[in-house]
Amino acid sequence: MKRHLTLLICMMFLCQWMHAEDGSLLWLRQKGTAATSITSNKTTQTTSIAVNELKNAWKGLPVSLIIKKNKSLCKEGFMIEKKDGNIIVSSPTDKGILYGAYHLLRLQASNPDFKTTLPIIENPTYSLRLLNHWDNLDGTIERGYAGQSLWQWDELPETLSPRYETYARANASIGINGTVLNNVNASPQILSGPYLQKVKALADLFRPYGIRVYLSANFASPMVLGQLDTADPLNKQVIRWWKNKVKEIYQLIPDFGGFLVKANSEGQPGPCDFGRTHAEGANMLADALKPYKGIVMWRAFVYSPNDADRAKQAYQEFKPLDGMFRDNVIIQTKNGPVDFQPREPYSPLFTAIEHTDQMVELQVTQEYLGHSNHIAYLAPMWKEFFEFVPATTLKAIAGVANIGTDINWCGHPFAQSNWYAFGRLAWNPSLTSEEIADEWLKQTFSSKEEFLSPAKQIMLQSHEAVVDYMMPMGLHHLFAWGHHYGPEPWCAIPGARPDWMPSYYHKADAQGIGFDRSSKGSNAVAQYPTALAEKYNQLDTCPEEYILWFHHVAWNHPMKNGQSLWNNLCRHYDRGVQQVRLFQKLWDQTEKYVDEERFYEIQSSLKTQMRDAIWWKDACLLYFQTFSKMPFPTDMERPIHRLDDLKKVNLGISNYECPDEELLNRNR
Ligand code: GCW
Repeated sequence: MKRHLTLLICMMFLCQWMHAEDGSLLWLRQKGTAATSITSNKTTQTTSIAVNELKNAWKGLPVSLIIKKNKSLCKEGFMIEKKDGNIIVSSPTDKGILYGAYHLLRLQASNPDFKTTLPIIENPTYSLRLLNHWDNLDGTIERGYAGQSLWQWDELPETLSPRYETYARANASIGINGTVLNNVNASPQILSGPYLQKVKALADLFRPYGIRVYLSANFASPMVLGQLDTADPLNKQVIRWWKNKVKEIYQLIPDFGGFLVKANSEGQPGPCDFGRTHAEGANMLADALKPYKGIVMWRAFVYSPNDADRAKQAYQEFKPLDGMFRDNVIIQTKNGPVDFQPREPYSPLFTAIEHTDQMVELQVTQEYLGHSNHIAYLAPMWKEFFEFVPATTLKAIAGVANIGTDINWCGHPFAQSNWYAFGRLAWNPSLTSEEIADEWLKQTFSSKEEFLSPAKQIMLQSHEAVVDYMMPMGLHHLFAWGHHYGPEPWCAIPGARPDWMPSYYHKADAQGIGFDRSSKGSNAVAQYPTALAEKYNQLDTCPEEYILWFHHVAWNHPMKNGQSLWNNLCRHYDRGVQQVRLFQKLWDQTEKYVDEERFYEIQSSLKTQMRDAIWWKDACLLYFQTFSKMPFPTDMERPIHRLDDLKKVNLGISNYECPDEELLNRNR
């Protein structure tokens, strides 16, 4: 009897714990009230999911889901209308129906007046909307800040974690239709027979949600898995090996999406190892995939430690190859020319490549934006990119995922908003950052204006705040060695690659600071279309947010506001710090409207963000002051650290004195 009682109490605790607001429900939190009629004119696995989702969460009029042709809809598009007291969701495909159902639920949560806006027609802007997981087969995630990999490789294919289904639902609800399961630093093993069985299990599970599976391929796979002595893309045996491998994949996964390849970049193998070009490498894989309608996403993230400005190298390597790629190859380029820095100008490849399909790679995981400790809502940053690169330039869009085994999926509760925003912008890049924040907040927390107003203010100002306290005015790559979290603008490791050292990027000296990429310097400006090139080339016309990206500017140079560059730099860092102080106050205003768990979690992470912001400001300004020799503006918050102490904070590898090349490269 006593044992039963203890069991009962334990179960009650467990239930309570299970209902705690741990963020695991993401934005999929709505619950329906009555048993409204939900019908569909055809039944497939996908329409059944749509029906169930509506049965569980819809509170309004009866809904009919109708698959039918409609000239104004593309395959994945849908229409929502009101007819005779019913809501009709129609689409040419069951996938479109599923997207329509999720959209209806989104409208229910975020726009009480949506019925007055019907009919609504939605077509996705990009046909391929992919997540890229940088997940390794050992369960770790490169640049992952939310626990281990979701994919339980050792349990697959037999055991399917219930999280896979929630993952698929979440993606489908925001229109993501593809996922690259493994890291671009790819283990060849992913293409081995046993792993393909595991991949198949995931593909089968994701299929009804409209999600195709893709894999990152290691270019040397024929050597590692096939024991060939070369991976030369023009070698007959190599070609045959890939053809057979692709055939094997499609026998298991008939709708397999294709390969993502990081080649000849940061030590990864590639066609250049065999004297071939990126085009020759990509085309060989493309030919193998072509009969099955598979694609190759070939990354343009290439740079080597040579004399050329790193920001110029992708263009230099890929521009001459434009037009030489097969039509099922897409060049995948990061938004900026260097590497996911807090703010970069767009990569000039996007406007230079004219005869090859292109896609952008955005980074959802906050590698350079405070990991999962800082609030940095990234829609405003991605919108900046879309201002320069119109939707029509791109065939597809990819986001490096921020998802892991953490109970709340993304580490920080607000980091979920970046997964959400990525999906929404991939569907429709003309949505505003505010619209997306509004939708996400209402679905994830509360629709109360008293909550929304401060929470939205934090989100919308958060990216600029991070830029301000980390790297304002076009500064970039001032990160500590090893993990890209804290500041180390002074970092100088003997023997390490110069283009991995902060001084390569900030170039601070007695005269000034910044990388001269004007026509007098590396001339990276010339890679942009003429009007932009001219604008960026002149100190007085270059936008101030990029000024130190394109120019080496004298410390006492008068800026637009009449104050010196040094004073402006100080003010940006200070403003970033003051913004986080404001975010703390704004968040405290939401206490009444948020559950305890998430309220305190966010309050506490804002303390970390606050401390980090001060650390960044003090480290960068105290260090740069050793060059500028200028005082801080009198009304600015004073440093609380000593530079010498900050220099002792060892965030990186332990063997600072005697690094060997291999270790240095591995730990970066
Ligand atoms: O941003 C850098 C990261 C590497 C990453 C690389 C890439 C997957 O620091 O961790 O490797 O870019 O995008 O290939």
